[in-house]
Amino acid sequence: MSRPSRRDFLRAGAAAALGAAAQACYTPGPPVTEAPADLGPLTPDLHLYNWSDYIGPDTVAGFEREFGVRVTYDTYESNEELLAKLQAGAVGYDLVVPAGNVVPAFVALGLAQPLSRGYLTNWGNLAPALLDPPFDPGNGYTVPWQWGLTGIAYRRDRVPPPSGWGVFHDAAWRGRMTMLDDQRDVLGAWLKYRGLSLNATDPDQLARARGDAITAKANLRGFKSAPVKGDLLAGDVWIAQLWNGDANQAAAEDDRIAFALPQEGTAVWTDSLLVLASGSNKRTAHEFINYTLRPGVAAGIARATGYGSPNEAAQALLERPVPYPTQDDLLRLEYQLDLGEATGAWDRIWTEVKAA
Ligand code: N2P
Repeated sequence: MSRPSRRDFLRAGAAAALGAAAQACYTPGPPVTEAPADLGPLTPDLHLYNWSDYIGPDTVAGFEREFGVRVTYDTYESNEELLAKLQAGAVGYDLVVPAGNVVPAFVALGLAQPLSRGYLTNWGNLAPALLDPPFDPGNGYTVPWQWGLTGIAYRRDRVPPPSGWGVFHDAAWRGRMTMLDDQRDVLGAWLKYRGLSLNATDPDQLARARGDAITAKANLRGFKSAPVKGDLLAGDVWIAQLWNGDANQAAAEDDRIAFALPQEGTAVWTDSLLVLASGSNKRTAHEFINYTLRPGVAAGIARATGYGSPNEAAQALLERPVPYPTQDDLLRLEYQLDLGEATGAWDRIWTEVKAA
């Protein structure tokens, strides 16, 4: 019997990656397996699709000026929104920034273009700690963009520092709290609250997280991600589950906003640049990646976003670099991983929580 080819492996992985439900409505194209050494000439357009508030103010303009490229820039608020848009047939995007936990699905579905490393001459600026991640061994497809933590932003002038996820069950703050509009972060928080893994797939554990999330929902103003910064600044929301960089962005505008890491533990993640196999500007996408790997450009991104830079050379240029997690920190942190066949169950539970 012959060994299964890489292609068979990827096909088999697709089912595990997204679950049967997602497979039913998506026909994967043939996965690209080899990274071409030559991507042809620079094309004058680039379509970027990134999380909101996740780039420097001059990053795109600087690239456009220097390379004579016109960049179209769109934003999304969650991995699910990104994947759904691409699966619904959105075409024309060249470069996206998924979190690590969905990278295996991108690869399995044939959405990811292998990196032509020859163009990425600034690769050596990246911190070894952020390279060779479990979701993309050898970085065949992804370049780390920013890394971060999920925690709790709060108004120091209104509430005491929240100690853990249980604060969202406290009716004293009813109507003044939000959680992220993100299934992995919300259900993950309630799993941690019960001392469980935020990558749990056990139906009983998930049912418990569902119950805790619905209990919390009664106290919430809603599920809201990056846009909650405005509510915190306005004083309408006092306690918000939020990502550390977005909390830092709000705190930079008003130092009454602070950020706490829940005692029960929380999520750590790396979002990465990924070139789409369907894009028509692959060479330009690689040039953009290489440009963002310059220390000065990477520092500009980290300074504006408040997140951790994977660019070691940029760290030295930052006034307040987010330090890489220590071994001790890692004891309280857990990486969000691909959920395999449980992806469908998580989706269903999240839909139920949103509808409750
Ligand atoms: C951007 C936050 C993205 C981080 N505002 C979520 N992985």
